[in-house]
Amino acid sequence: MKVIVLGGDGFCGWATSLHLSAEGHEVTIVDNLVRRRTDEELGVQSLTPIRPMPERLQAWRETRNSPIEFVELDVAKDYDRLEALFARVRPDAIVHFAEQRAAPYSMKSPWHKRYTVDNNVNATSAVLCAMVEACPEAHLVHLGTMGVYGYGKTKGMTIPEGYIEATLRSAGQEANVEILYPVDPGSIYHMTKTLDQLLFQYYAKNDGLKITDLHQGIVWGTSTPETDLDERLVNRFDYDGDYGTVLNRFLMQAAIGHPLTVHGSGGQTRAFIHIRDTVRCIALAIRSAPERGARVRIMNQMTETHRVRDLAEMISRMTGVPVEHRDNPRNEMAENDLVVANDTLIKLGLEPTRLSDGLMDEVVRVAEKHRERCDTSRIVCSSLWIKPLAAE
Ligand code: NAD
Ligand code: USQ
Repeated sequence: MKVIVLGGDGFCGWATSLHLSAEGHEVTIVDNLVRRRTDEELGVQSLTPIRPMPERLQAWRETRNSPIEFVELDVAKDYDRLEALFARVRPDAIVHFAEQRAAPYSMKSPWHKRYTVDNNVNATSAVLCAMVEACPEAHLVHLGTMGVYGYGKTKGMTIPEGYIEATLRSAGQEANVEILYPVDPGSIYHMTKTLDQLLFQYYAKNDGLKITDLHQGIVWGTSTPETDLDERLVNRFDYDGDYGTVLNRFLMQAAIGHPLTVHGSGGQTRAFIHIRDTVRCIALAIRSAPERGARVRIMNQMTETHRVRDLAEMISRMTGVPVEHRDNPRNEMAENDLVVANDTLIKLGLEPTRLSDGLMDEVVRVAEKHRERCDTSRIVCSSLWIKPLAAE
């Protein structure tokens, strides 16, 4: 298949591009490289030394002899070039990773809030609009988030895959309907993913676009069989307080002997998936497009759930590094349960990788190898969800 990967220079996008190319798909990466500029803005680098895009692509050509095309383009802003690209490539599938994805970054300041909304909503809107004009038969696979469901209102019930049966009551009348699961985002970033969902519903209904929205949990790990083939193919490893995600941060902190930074009581339960499973899930999603005119297909892309303090205690037992409970910079529930249905990807053939599969050691080894690149002053999360009130 011809596949365009939007955001293919990022953490999930790079590993996915290589995996799809290795599977024999013809891959075109689109990226405006903003994530590399954000590293400069924040004064922090990926723990692993990621190479410039031309070097990455040269290494892949040498390793697998399967060329990947790269187009530098802002999906949110360069609409005419995006539409022309879709018309030229005529993709069978478009994988959409091209959004600002860090919740703490999205909460840093008024600029960061507005940038995240502008970038993410405009990127998704432009992709859908350009598909209608240039490739209405293509299948869009979007990376959404488990965080659209929120963690406060599930009342212990299993979170279904996107939709829920509801009874509407109005003026003494009643009707049973199927609706999108009520959203409850916990950050400006997570809110943009709930807005994406409405765009998908509209374009599937009005234009018959084929759309899969993958509600993904927190991705952990860093390498895949393809990124391991050559050191120039190394994937990003974010560990800083804005972009680093919790499990990779704990494993990296353990590798350098930094106390494990648990926010609050650590009673937050979240969904997780290893990067190796991320790339497999996307390959499975591409192979099984919905029909034109079908409702948006929503799949929960996660393999297990864990409480943050349980993860920290487990890693502490493994490594001897202490756990440190810190004031929570976020506005989130201190304790929550989380039960998630992920039947669709399992039926499509996903064999889940679990924490117990020995891959945590691999992350620790990668972190130990590059420990001299770590700036310890950037580890603690400093982005606050709620602005402190000015003193009287
Ligand atoms: P990332 O920041 O590493 O990669 C995103 C890529 O998109 C970057 O290379 C960036 O330069 C590019 N990009 C952003 N805006 C763009 C624009 N307007 N035009 C062109 N390129 C643009 O993020 P990631 O961790 O790879 O996440 C990819 C997607 O998966 C995101 O949409 C995120 O919401 C979703 N997701 C990630 C995780 C996770 O734990 N990493 C979990 C669930 C969902
Ligand atoms: N946390 C800690 N200590 C830390 C870092 C985080 O206790 O050092 C806690 C947070 O307070 C939060 C939980 O761990 O309760 C998860 O935080 P995270 O940064 O790992 O994940 P999150 O902000 O939700 O975002 C990440 C990705 C995002 C994706 C989301 C999937 O950055 O792109 O959408 O995971 S999900 O969480 O399922 O919505």
